[in-house]
Amino acid sequence: MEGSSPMLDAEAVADLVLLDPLTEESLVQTLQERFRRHDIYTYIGNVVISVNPYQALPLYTPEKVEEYHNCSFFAVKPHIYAIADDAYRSLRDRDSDQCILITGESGAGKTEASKLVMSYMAAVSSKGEEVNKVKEQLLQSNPVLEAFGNAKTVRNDNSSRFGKYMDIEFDFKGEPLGGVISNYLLEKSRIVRHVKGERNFHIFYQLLAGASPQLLQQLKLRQDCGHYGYLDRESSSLPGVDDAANFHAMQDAMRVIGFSPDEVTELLEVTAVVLKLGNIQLSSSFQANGMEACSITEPQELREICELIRLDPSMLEQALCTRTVKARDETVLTSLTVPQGYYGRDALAKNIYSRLFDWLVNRINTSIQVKSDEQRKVMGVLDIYGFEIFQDNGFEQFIINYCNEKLQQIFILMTLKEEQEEYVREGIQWTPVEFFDNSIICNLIENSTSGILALLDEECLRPGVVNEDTFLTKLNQLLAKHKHYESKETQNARYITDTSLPARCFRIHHYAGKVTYNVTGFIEKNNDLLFRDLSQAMWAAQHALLRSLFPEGDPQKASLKLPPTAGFQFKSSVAMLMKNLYSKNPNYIRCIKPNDTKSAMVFTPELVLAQVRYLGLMENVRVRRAGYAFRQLYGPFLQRYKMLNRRTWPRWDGGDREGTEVLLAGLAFPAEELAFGHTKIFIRSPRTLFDLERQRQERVSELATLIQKMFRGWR
Ligand code: AD9
Ligand code: MG
Repeated sequence: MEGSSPMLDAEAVADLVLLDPLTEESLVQTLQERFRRHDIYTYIGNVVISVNPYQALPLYTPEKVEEYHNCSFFAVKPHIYAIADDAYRSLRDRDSDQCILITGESGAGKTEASKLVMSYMAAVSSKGEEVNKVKEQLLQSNPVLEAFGNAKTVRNDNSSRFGKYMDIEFDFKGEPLGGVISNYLLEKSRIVRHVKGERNFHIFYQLLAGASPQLLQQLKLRQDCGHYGYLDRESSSLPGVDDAANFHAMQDAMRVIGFSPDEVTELLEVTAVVLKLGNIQLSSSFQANGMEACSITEPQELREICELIRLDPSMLEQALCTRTVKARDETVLTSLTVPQGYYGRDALAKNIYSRLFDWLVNRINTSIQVKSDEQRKVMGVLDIYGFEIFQDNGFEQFIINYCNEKLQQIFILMTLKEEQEEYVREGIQWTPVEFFDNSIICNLIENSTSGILALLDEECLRPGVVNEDTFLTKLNQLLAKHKHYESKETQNARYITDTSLPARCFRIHHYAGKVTYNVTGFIEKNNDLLFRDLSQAMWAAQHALLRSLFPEGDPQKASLKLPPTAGFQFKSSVAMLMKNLYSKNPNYIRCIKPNDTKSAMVFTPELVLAQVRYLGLMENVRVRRAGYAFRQLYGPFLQRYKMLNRRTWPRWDGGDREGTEVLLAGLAFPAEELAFGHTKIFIRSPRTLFDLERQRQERVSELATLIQKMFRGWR
């Protein structure tokens, strides 16, 4: 922490590095007290903690932008704008690429925070016609991606169902030139299923509510949500959300980004196809040979889909109801059972949509990518799902928590690196800090031979009977001795009786706590297979966009090689992300959800405590003050405290460093509490700083009384 005016108010310190005593309880209490005062932002050094206020606070006005623009980070109250400004200035003036990592659980305010960062940068960077166009395009990518990638969930009415990383690129003057967006793990299962009270992705409701009758007719859609199997009537509209208006805003955003009218039409056609696929009904019938077969009962929807994508309906019908099996040189057409048919239908809908989403991100990137090859500086903004511990945790939670484990690893490494570098720069002795190194957990998951992901892949690719039980048995055999792994079997082997760990589950001791994962669905989700007949049917369609989404459907290119598994793809993209982040200077925004009811002014301490743990905030504070909790340039430090020593007060004519030495020598702090760097004074514990500050306040009151007396004397 580097500061000018540490707050003495112990109940509500603005920087938790100064919290004394540091306990989970005092940390949560401080956040609560600050939240009550509408101080939703708090620091841990230069990490911002943001507690979702669930109400519009006057914190983001143009005056606020002005207040934080070019201010000294610690001279003003903690704010997201302060971190954005600090990062932006470091990028522009010190030529240092930055990244802003925003984490927190669903509904904690990550996406809002990322938009605040983006709009702040747009507001403070220079304005000109060309630059404004770039800024508009960057900002307008949000409503488009939110329409297709966000949905109402129990936790958040506008929940991002994908992870997002955006590099914003600037020129040497700090003007934005463009950007690149990467997306991670869209929750595609939502296409075919969502829990009661939630919705499918916003775009479907927006389209039905906002499209003109002509457009609906063109897309062969009915306006009624209840007509579509993948949607449901009950939650078709949301209080306070105008789907129709959002549809128009999304269309405007597409225009600004540079989508052509034809591209928009194609995009909406494919969206309509996904919706209509959910209405295809299958039933069983008996073939001539007496075998049960699957057939389509409502051919109208099938015909309309095929008209939209310009495909022979019999081809799609065949792909939905049968499967081509190659045995040696022979090709045999086997009929699917009805459940297999529905499985294929849903897999197709999910695949079309998730590939469409990837296409959308790429299409936006084509528009916003920097065209010139001039030197660039980069600001990365990461808005990604936080650690998840639910009642039932499956493959998705496993993947998400793996990502968070990696982010924690990079956080510790980078924070320590940064601290270390500062001490070296300042010529101060560095004593290594004890901290929990979570590489052992990352390794448990990602090790390329014995990690859980590798073992899962091995199981998915193994011929013969493969199921989740064989996978779990393998984990138990190979990981039995791992300190961070357990399951019923490994517990039994160690004579542990623990009823909280059911069968078919394994448990990982993550940095943020223990999570029990149920292996059901791991193989299927990792394989993510689409019957080849379906991808070939999609490729055969004369619809350019849809066709381009299924390159593997080209029979010429058909290879027996299986596509990479979902786990493998995720691991590779996380590795790329980490490499990217590691090359930049990190800035952190940690978001916290204060209550489960989306209410303003309600703060549930137990809920916040759980997040404080998942976010690793205690470790965060410990690492930050492992060496010296406080540091400040000699000039401002001397200015603030010089009144505490007659030798430096009222005037000191020497250098700032000497002045600070003289000042502190007179105050008799233990030597190990202080270190004198080349440009800064370092103070080890918050207590010493509080002591200094207390003495200063006493002195200020004394002086005030003295002045009052003098005044009275004059009168
Ligand atoms: V999720 O993991 O995508 O489900 P986020 O992104 O963390 O989640 P989001 O930013 O969408 O949460 O915030 C949830 C809601 O909280 C918003 O829709 C706002 O209604 C509310 N919110 C969040 N931040 C602020 C804020 N700074 N001021 C006022 C806020 N309201
Ligand atoms: Mg979000």
